[in-house]
Amino acid sequence: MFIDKAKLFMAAGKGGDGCMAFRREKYVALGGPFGGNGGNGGNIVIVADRNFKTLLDLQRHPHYKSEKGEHGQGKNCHGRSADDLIVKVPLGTVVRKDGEIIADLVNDGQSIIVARGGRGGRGNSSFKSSRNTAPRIAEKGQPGEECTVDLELKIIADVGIIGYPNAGKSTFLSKISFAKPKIADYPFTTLSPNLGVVQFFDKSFVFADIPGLIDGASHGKGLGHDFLRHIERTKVLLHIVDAFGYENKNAYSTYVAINKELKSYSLVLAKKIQIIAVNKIDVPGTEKAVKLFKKKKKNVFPISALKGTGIKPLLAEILRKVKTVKEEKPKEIQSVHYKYEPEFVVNKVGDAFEIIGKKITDLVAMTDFSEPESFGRFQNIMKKIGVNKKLKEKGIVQGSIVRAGDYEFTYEE
Ligand SMILES: Nc1nc2c(ncn2[C@@H]2O[C@H](COP(=O)(O)OP(=O)(O)OP(=O)(O)O)[C@@H](O)[C@H]2O)c(=O)[nH]1
Ligand SMILES: [Mg+2]
Repeated sequence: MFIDKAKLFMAAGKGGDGCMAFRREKYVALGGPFGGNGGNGGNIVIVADRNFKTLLDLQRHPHYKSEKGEHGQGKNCHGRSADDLIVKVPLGTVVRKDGEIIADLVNDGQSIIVARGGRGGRGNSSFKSSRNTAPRIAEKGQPGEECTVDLELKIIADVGIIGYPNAGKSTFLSKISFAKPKIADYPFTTLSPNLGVVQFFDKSFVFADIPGLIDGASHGKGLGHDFLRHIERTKVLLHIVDAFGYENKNAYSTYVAINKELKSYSLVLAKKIQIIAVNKIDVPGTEKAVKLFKKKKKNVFPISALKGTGIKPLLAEILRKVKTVKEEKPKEIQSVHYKYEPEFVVNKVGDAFEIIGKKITDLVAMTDFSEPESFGRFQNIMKKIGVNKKLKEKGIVQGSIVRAGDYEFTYEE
């Protein structure tokens, strides 16, 4: 099965907790802080790998979770950071987060971090200062990022084969490559794209055979619509026309109709170089159709995909045209969309107040509220970044309930 879409749920590992410990050695009085930092949680990284062909496996296993960082320990031992979790996708995978494209992975090995692991919490050694030589403060690990990611595979081929159903597209592909697509004497035999590699002297080219297009394809009729986007990135199009036409259309009318569909689907497609082949000339009586076609359009290649007639000059022309099209540079979009977010927002909910924002929820998650000194630090940070001021503006009074992340406390002046 050919699967070209998947939605993945990512949960990156939390950072390890920082350690609170004190030096306890013989002959060393008043040992100082001795707690190491936690290790970082693992990132989740999506990597393009040319050995993968579809998104099927990913669609079946949509949940990914990277490891946590190890906790820090005494004697200033830092916790080990977790390894990144690698998720492999086929070349041509477009990665979206919140509907925005964040990467277009077209080269082998190209990657993007989609969910960042949490930072390891700092141990109490890190909080030592001239004013506080024995801090009882250690951060807990930062939570890892959680997100959903939408993947979409857009095949990367040099040549896209288009045409009405039953025109002989798959037959052509099977003739020029080792691909073994299903071929049959009825429309819509091909249900998903087939790729074939054509060796031409020292170069190889990839051809993509997509399901047949019909009138209204650009608006979802037939099967073709879903697959039109796969040929958006091809360099040229090979338009195979059945010499007998399709249903009540003659060969030339099918050519015109498909071009109309391409145009209403995307201008990019409509503007692509198209090489036209009129197929099935082994059948007696097709000369007339070819002649008629040639009156309207000079550059046409009469072929028989079945018998192999006329294929060499056609291939030579296609490959000559492919070489004239510049290689499209992959889009490296990685996080160019910088979203401005305020550090925090204070809302009044009934009589209570809630503080929202990643900075605050992280701070709450990383604070050990059972240690008065840690709690003191929490309060200082809230004051420093202006949370207290905002709470007062919103009308907070002594004893009001304040919620931040999972934490709830009563406000005291
Ligand atoms: N006589 C003759 N028959 C052909 C030729 N090329 C294809 N056919 C026949 O036409 C029918 C359709 O061929 P396919 O290759 O499956 O056509 P397709 O364009 O891939 O069709 P869809 O996948 O349905 O869109 C089959 O019965 C083929 O054997 C040809 O050059 N000559
Ligand atoms: Mg086919």
